[in-house]
Amino acid sequence: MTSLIPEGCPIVAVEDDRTGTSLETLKRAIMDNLFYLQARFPSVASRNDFYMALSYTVRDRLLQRWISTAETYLQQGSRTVCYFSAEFLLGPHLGNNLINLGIRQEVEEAVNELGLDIEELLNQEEEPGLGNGGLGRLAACYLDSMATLEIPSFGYGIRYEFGIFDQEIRDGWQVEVTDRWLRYGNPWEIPRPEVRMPVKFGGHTRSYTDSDGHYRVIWDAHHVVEGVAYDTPILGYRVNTANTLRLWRAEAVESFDFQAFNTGNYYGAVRDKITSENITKVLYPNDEPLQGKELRLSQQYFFSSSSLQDMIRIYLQHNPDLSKFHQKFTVQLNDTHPAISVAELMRLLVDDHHLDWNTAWNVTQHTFAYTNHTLLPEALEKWPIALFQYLLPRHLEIIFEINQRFLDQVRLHYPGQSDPLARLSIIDESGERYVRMANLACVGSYAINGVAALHTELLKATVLHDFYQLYPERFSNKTNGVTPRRWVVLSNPGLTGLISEQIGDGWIKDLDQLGQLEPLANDHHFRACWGKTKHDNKVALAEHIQAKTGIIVDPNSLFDIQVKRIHEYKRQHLNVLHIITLYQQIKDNPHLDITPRTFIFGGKAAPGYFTAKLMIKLITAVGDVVNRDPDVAGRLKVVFLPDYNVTFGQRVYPAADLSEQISTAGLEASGTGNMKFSMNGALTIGTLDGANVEIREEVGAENFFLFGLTTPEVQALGAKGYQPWDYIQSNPQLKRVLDLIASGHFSHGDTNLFQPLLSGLWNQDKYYLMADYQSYIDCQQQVSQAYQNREQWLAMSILNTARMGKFSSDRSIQDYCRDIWHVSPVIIKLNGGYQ
Ligand code: GL9
Repeated sequence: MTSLIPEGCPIVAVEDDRTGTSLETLKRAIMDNLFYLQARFPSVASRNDFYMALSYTVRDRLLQRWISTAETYLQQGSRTVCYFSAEFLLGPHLGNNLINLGIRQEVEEAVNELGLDIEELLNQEEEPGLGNGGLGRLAACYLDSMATLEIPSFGYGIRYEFGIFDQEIRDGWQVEVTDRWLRYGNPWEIPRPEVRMPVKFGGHTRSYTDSDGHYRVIWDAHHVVEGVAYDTPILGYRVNTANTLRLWRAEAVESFDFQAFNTGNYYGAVRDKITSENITKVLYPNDEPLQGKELRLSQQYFFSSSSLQDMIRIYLQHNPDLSKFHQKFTVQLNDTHPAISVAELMRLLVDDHHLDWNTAWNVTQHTFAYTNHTLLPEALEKWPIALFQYLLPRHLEIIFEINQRFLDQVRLHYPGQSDPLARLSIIDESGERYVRMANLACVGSYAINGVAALHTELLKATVLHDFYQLYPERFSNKTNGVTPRRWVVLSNPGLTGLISEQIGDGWIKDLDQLGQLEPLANDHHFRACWGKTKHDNKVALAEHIQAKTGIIVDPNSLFDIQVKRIHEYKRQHLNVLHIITLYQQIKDNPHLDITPRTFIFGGKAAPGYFTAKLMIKLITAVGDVVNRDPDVAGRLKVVFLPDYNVTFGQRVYPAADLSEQISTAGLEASGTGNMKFSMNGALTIGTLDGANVEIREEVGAENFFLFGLTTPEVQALGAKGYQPWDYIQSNPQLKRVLDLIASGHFSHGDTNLFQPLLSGLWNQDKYYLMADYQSYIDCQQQVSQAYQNREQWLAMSILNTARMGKFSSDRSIQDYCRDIWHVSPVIIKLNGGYQ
């Protein structure tokens, strides 16, 4: 029985306002929250007041599960996964929590009876954009699956005050606007001001020998910042498990430096406070490549240290012996962003808790597992030694010590050879000296994984080859997955209803059951229903497009969609070359019979990435010309939808006919948008890259539009000396397309505007667009033909959805649990209390 209830206090057995889900109770609870939490009467309440009141009503219904979950884990001392990630791109909570609680229907009715509209209230939520793209969204899908699979787990990360910037398009260019997601309050988080961890920065170390003869190090920091916990409950689907996402906010230890204050230096006194709190102010908006920014390293260390200290605190409540810490906790490092944790756990164990080095190293090595998310060499994080020395002097010493011991082992493995040593070393000594975070992560982890089969093979063959030679047993593949709760049930209620009518709703927790749809691909009536659902979703997206951009698009045209970060390796500009090719064909022959298409793009460019921003300008510029040209007569439309985010993703995936997954083979680690599209019945045009390879394996080659060079072909071409102009000179159509851009046709006669992009393609073409152009155009021609055969297209679409079971994040998490974490589900019973 719960310890929450004071002795002698009667247990309330009737439905109460904080747990009940009957219509009357829900209505009363919403009005009660409006009054007592928002301090509003209905007559003066804004839509946001009602959103808050409803959210608190839903939150109350989570809390009971959350508290029972925490209590059960505590009582059972469950082995727990801690997912360390600098990014959690959660998306809006309200809709998802309604689905997972199973009260969407009831709440909708209650809201209606109060004279409100549920969609309007759902749209009120500012999504927490605490991530850049795929990596952050993956972390959010994994939290959902861990809760749904009843796995004891914590997410640990950073509570950025400003998440990923909002994107506006002005004159066709991206403009970044501050994301003020906390402006109206965040009803989903519970601040824990009493859970605070001191995090030190800078200063010096000194050593001494204690009375027992132990060598000890003391770190006299330059300053200390406090990490304060903010918790968000993460509820699983139709289970009682509600795990915790704990995000840290930086606070100054003391608001004022009293000495400075007393001497009249008021601004100086406040300055330190501001500096401390800057650490969690803003998410770095870069995708893969990173520059060596001090604040970024501070963020990484800040959340790693706060989280590890918190785990040690929790551990010590029940177990004084830290030498078995790794039996209670395992930590998954989401990329190298939290890799400093390896050195920090050593510091905490050795310096603060006085474990001997070998015991501490044994704990550390058995605690961490590392996921790599990218092969782009420029993305491998490394920090200048000088910066490390300045910010984290003790960690640098620890890293040197780890490295020395590690290299001693390597020497035994490669007697007399210096090359492997130089490559494996945690310290890059080839020029200016750097700490290589991937090397630190590999040395300090018991498991290392890539995120798709091809990616893991390439990791073993290239970036992590030397580590693979040394520790082959640490490597495994864990193909990414996405949660069907958010990406099908929440975002595509029409399709969800249609599927569940046929095969029941077991697929939502066991996505392989979608296989039961396969025979229905031949069923004429079912195909028609499938087609209608897709059409309805396209109509809804068309309305949204018109509202946001003023562009009118035809829901009967083929919706050809590419949404993801804007990046040269993802090749949005290859897509544009196809659009211009079609445009030119129409201009040559205005009566050409072509499949009408709507090209939809969405995605943000890193603010400092000029070429990516120019790619956005190219898309909008081509759209401006194509959309208005009377010869085109509405057969082609090009839309760039500003501010692509999770909320917009939820509208887009259900409405797609064609999913563009066209990165240069060997460069996209996995991709996860590719999975969301297919689950919602879009067909893919793609290269053999990342998880596309496995998607094609699952759905069948005949249900996938494949084009382009394979990874070995790209490598071979690069090795023999790739000459893009060979492809251009021998392909008049391609040359005309490039020339049309160069002529200023899409830039009001300005022949300079797109020159940087064009000269890149002519001279270097790092991402092999020219080599893949013709194959892409031919493949798109097949797509257009296939779309004309509606029955066949619908069958292919159904088979795509039916065969996507593998790409549920539930499968990914089960793989991690079985092969890496060795954790098992813990069933949560709702205990007594206020139920
Ligand atoms: C990424 C890879 O580029 C994607 O291919 C992969 O699907 C995801 C998740 O594993 O990780 N790595 C990475 O740095 N990003 C990814 O999307 N970038 C962003 O998140 C912006």
